[in-house]
Parts: sequence; structure tokens; C-alpha cells
Amino acid sequence: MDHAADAFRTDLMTITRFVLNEQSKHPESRGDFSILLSHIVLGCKFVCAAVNKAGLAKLIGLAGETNVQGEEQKKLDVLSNEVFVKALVSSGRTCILVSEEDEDAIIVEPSKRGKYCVVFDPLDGSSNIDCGVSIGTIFGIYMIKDGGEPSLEDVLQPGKNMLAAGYCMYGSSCTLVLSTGSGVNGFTLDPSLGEFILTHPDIKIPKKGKIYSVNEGNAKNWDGPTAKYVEKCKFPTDGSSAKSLRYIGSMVADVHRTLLYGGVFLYPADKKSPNGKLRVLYEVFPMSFLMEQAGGQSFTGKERSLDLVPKKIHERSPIFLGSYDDVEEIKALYAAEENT
Ligand code: AFP
Repeated sequence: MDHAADAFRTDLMTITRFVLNEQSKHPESRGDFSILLSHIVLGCKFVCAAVNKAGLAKLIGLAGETNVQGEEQKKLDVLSNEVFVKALVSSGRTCILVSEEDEDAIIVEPSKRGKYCVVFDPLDGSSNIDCGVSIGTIFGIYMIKDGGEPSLEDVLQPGKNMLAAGYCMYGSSCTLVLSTGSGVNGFTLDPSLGEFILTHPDIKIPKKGKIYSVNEGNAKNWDGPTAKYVEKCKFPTDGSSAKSLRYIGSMVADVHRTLLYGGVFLYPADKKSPNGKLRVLYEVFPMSFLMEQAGGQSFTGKERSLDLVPKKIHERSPIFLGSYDDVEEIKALYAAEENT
């Protein structure tokens, strides 16, 4: 991208314009999805501003509550959750919401109901807030299964049924990456305009990458295929160069780098956490949806991640996602283990 030329660009593709263009390809569309998305975008802008001000406004630090995963909640988590819940409900386009911060699903009151179900993690990577490392919001959108009363069944659908997914990364810039099921596009917030501008059109992940990303501190508890894969990354036996290790500990930032540079991000099962750490609905599914849309793959160690059918809203799953060829190698190691 030519940044000098960008400074003088006058024909700006904002996210609103982009989504309206997409909508015009579906003449039957009543614009409900565009309205829903504009409310999500507003939530992202609000959280971005709050994250940027956190150090100054003393928003960081414990809020004195614990979330449903038993983790200490930060003030920014509480704020971000409130902002997204209010933005989604007031859109008038949602019927059921699942947030990482709320134990129970939120059933939207009948007068404000629409047909979309939204699953989200309002501020993922909160342990990184206090040191200014990138954090993010992750979301996935489903359509209600039938027109009746919304229920948990509407969000306990396999990830492949998602209509759209995305994340917003609050880092050195604020970047929103979105897929509505026909490719992946990235938008960067121009603070002077207050608008997300298309900066990364049609993102495709490299077919093979040079980076692996995992919390190696858990290595002593890994299963055979994970241990073998990481060993291969460090000591390849096929004459290729060893891969580099990069791990931020913020899924949005680690996945964003993986999407742009290629390679793999893994949060495997281990002896202590047989289901891994990451949550199916609002971490594994949206990121897997984006990865597949960008030409990569996502695997749970047993199956394609998007085929998984969750039984509980806060369920966890192991995940291996990234460049097509790299995930293919991991799948082969699991298949070999199964055949022994
Ligand atoms: P926090 O929200 O507690 O910081 O967890 C972040 C996260 O859910 C995800 O964003 C990271 O990929 C993963 O956990 C990091 O987990 P480890 O700290 O166990 O490596």
C-alpha cells in the first residue's frame, strides 16, 4: 500500500459504504444486516477510544468482580461488555446474545427483537490491558433458526452456519477484520474521520508460513501430535528452515499476525485442560470462519473446527488454525496417532 498516495486519496471506501455495496448485490435485503453491523462498528469505536484513554482515565485495574470463567474482570471488560450489549440490543436487529462476560445468554425483549443472534467476546486478552499490548473484540453472527421464540438452540449451532464473523484489534492502529461469507476484508480506523477505511481488501493467508504461535509453557502437558508438530517447527527434518516463534497471548493479535503473515496459531488440549482454553462460540468459531474465508484451515485435533456442534454456550475447544499447508501437517500427525 502506498501510504503517501493514501494521504491524498479522496475516494474512501468506508466500512458503511462497503457493506451497503454488498447489500445491493442482494435486492431482497432490507438492510437489517447493515444496521446490525453499524451498531457493532459503533461498539468497536467506543471500546477503541476507551482502550486508548485507559492509562489516562485510570480505567485499568480490577473492577472487583469475577466473570463466568472465574477470571478477575477488569474495568475495561465491564465497560466493553455494557457498550456492546447496549449497542446490539438497541440495533433492534438481535434476538439472543452470548457474551464471554455473562454467564447466561441474553434474550432480547420482544419489542426490540430482530432475527440475528450475536456471540461475542467484548474484550479478549484482558490480561494484556495493563501493559498496553494489543487486545480485541471478537464476534460471530447467526440467523435465528426459525421465526419463533429465541432460545439457546439458536446459538448452539455449528460454526459453519455463521453468516458473518470478525474482530476488532485495538493496537498501534484500530483494525476491524470482517467476513460476511465471501472473503475477508480489513478496515483501519482513521481517527481524524472517525471512520473505518478499507485498507486490507480480500485478505488471503499465505499457503504456508514461517511462524508458529503457541504458549510453550504448557509443553510438558501436551499430547503427542502437538509435541511432534512443535518439535518439527524447531528442528525440521525435510531440509526446510526452522520456523520462528511469536506469541502475544492475545488471540486477536496472534490470529491477525497469522492471517497476514501466515503460519499457525495453536491452543491445544493438554493434560490439565483436556478441552484447551479457548471458547468455541466467540473465539474458535469466528476466527475459524475468517481463516477459512482467507484460504486457511482450522482444526480441533479431531475435526474441522466449524463442524463442531457446541452443547454449552461457554464450551471450550482445542484449536489449530492458519496456513492451509501447515494445518494439513498437524492433521496428518493426528491421523497418524489415531492409526497407531
Ligand atoms: P485473557 O483474556 O485472560 O488475557 O486470555 C486471553 C486468551 O483468552 C486469548 O486471547 C489468548 O490467545 C489466550 O487466552 C492466552 O492464553 P495463555 O495465557 O494461557 O497463553
